[in-house]
Amino acid sequence: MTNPISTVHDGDVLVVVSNNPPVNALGQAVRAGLQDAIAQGLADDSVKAIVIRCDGRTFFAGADITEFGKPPVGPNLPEVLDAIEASDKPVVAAIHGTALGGGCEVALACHYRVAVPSAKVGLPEVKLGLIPGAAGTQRLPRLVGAEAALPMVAIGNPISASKAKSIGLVDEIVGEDSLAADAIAFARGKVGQPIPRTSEGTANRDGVKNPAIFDEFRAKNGRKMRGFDAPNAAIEAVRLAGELPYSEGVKKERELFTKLMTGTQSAAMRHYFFAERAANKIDDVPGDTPLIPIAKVGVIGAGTMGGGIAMNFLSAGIPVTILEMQQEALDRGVGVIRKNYENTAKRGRMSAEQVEAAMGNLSTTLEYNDLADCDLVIEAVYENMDVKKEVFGKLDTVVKQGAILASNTSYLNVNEIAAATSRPGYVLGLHFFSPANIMKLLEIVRGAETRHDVLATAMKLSKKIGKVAVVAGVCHGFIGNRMLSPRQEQANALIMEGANYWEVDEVLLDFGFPMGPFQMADLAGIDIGWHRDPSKVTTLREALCAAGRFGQKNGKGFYDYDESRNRTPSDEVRALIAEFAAKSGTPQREISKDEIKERLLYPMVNEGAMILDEGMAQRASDIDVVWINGYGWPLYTGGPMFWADTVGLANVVSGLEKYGLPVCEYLRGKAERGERFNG
Ligand code: 3H9
Repeated sequence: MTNPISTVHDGDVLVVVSNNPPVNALGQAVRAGLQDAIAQGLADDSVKAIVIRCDGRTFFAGADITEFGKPPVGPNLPEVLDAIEASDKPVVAAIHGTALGGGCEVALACHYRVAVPSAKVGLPEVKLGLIPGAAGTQRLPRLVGAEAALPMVAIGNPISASKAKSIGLVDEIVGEDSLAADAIAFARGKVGQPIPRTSEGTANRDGVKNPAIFDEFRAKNGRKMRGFDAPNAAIEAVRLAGELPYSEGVKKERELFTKLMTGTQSAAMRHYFFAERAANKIDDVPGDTPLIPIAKVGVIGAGTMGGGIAMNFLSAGIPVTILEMQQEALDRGVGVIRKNYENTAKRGRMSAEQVEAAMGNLSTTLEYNDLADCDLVIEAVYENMDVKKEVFGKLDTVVKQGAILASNTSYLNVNEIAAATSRPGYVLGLHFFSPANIMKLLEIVRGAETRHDVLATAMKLSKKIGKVAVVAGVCHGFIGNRMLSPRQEQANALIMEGANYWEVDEVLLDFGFPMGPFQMADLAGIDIGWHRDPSKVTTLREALCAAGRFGQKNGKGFYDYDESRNRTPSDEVRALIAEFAAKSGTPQREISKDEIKERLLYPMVNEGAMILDEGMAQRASDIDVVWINGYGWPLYTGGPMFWADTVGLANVVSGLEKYGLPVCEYLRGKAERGERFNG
């Protein structure tokens, strides 16, 4: 293998260049090359200063994650960085792209950092269930202070070059197109000056003077960090950076890092990292498939869903025309979109100009003909096959040939919808999740005849609008809703058998979901799809509606809600459930939390196995991506299929059998062979 690190002399400056596509990850060869290059610079008397920079799209984007979990091969990153910092010749990091994780730690070990305006710097290890492991938690607070370091280490979002400059992480912003030359000039200017070493910095004293910052940070970010191990370890490491001498702090960091690295949370989150990227790939659609240009989008329906869908494109600068049947519905929809944008602006996440730019790209119509020149039309009307067919039939007659026609159906057969047109190859499902402008997940539903370029275009477009997309086949409920249904069935059965509905919710909350099935029903509205006849009561849902318990919207559903939406279990609902249970003759018993958990989650795994067996998902990890992004499955367990692997498929099978629940042959076979879903 060729050495990814090369050196070139520019007068008295040695420039060390990494070329390790795609993201200059700090794999073994890079680490060894860096170590040698620094040694070369130190041994050469003609060299007075050193610049470290990267070729390609980015500065080092971190340790090579593919090496994690494998036996380590030296030199390790901390020792390479110690050698850089120990240099008695100034070393300058020249940053472009994203200096992340180990890459940011390289920069921290250098004596100076210069960056182009578009660069980003960050320590995202926490998103992989880790903390920085090459002294990042100890060097960063010593350079920028504990308060500025905390969000970087414990939340992990990268910061801009200008923000990095303002907190002292970057010394100078240089020309976007002259990084190499500017960094060399900067380095030359530092020759002969005392060398600042980050490990000797004193900015970390702020946390000692005001230890309350740690608790305040925890209190402010508690919800984001709930259930995750790494953020607490990150906060602890930053706190210790103020209390311990550097060498001891580094030892402590290593201890915390190693514990996390060998734990299941990090394994799950690393699985997710690669799962999200794998989901982008459509097995039989080549990566270089020509794309259909999407310059204008049509959306049918200005309701909650249609409006949310439109916002995705408007926010990405793509013009949208929304079609409705009535002017009032259009006006209401446009009003909601504007309000949403204005609220975002109020929270400081958008400027007034950006709001106007997005709204300026929005047009409305009552006429199908106005959609004729759209490159993509997404239908978000009532979930009814006949209505959808009618809409697609109309679209087929007016929208130009070569345009993509998409349905936002959550359950319906996309092939049947496609058959209502003369161009089924251009039809697919684009299943957005509510609220569609916020939720990350997009299920791309592939019809029997959907063309490769249509799929490839939808996948590319999903990235442009900030979605995480997964391809699903045509089946009832696709991947996500199909797996939700056995969970809901069990939730309903459990409360009839004697489990309290709030306990069922609690079990899922404890597992890490943001809410349980009954809280979800209250949020969505219990009266959705209700026939509105209070005298006709055959199900619990109908009984709740008949009792005027519609959910959060009117302050009572399964739970009673106060003005601040705090919930308490309701005696009325408990009595209704008991009545239904008695009528059906279901024997009542105590049900353990373990049983609740297993009966809710194991059937989902079984359904996931069937989805895989039928080829409705391309790979098990795609199912994990769907559930993490669309339904709040806790990231730190890796998604349902990865979680099942950690439970052991044989245990899942025996659990299902214990409760008399179905086990599909695919799952049984895998369990018998001792296999896993993921690798
Ligand atoms: C760390 O540094 C620990 C240290 O503190 C301690 C050490 C002791 N390794 O995302 P993309 C692959 S932890 C290996 O599609 P983008 C990726 O899988 C690390 N591979 O591009 C993909 O492969 P493929 C801390 C990596 O332009 C390809 O590169 N760092 C790594 O949308 C392109 O990636 C991070 O967590 C890696 N580190 O985004 C940063 N990174 O083409 C992780 C990427 O086969 N990386 N790949 O699917 C990122 O956030 C994004 O990749 C980045 C580029 C923003 C850099």
